[in-house]
Amino acid sequence: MVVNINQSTLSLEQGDITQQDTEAIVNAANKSLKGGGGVDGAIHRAGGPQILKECIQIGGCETGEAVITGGGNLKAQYVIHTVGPVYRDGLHREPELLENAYRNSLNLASSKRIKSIAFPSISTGAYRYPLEGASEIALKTSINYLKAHSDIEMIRFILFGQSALKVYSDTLNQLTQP
Ligand code: AR6
Repeated sequence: MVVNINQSTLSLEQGDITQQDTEAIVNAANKSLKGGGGVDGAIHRAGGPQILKECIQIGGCETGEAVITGGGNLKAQYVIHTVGPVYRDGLHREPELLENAYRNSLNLASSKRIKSIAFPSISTGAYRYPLEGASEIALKTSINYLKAHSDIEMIRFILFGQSALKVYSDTLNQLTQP
């Protein structure tokens, strides 16, 4: 599914974030930046040891913040590492922190003159954020960013599996209905 926002596109696809040819891909990392499972493990496996080396030099990342490294052996030139919130009950600033993770990743991309970026569904795996609520925050934050900034030309959401793609597609339909 693809929608146009001003001169930019926002698309939803099923796939593997490590295979994307956008200038940057986003990693759903943890605060240590030392790697882990899920998207994080897949990116470090596919990208090789250089990414971890740069992460260790950076030293860590707070929840909702974002940092950038090179892409190592990936097609993407950069990896933006962000840390989503661990979901507890929704009453511990989880929505705000998830929004920050997306917005700070996009701000960092803009500051590096990156024009295309691929996101996974941050916090919805090991960090257990419910997919419906997370998709609304992810897509609202991206749409608002593209409305306000013309420098980013493409945001792609790479969803892992048919059911995640369906949830994101339903949310995007709701958000973009006239
Ligand atoms: N491409 C796209 N999406 C994927 C891929 C992939 N290759 N692999 C998994 N997903 P998660 P989190 C989906 O757990 O919840 C790590 O250990 C997955 O189905 O990767 O933010 C970190 O080190 C889910 O929908 O990230 C942290 O400790 C989504 O990506 C912690 O997990 C995010 O799942 C972060 O947890």
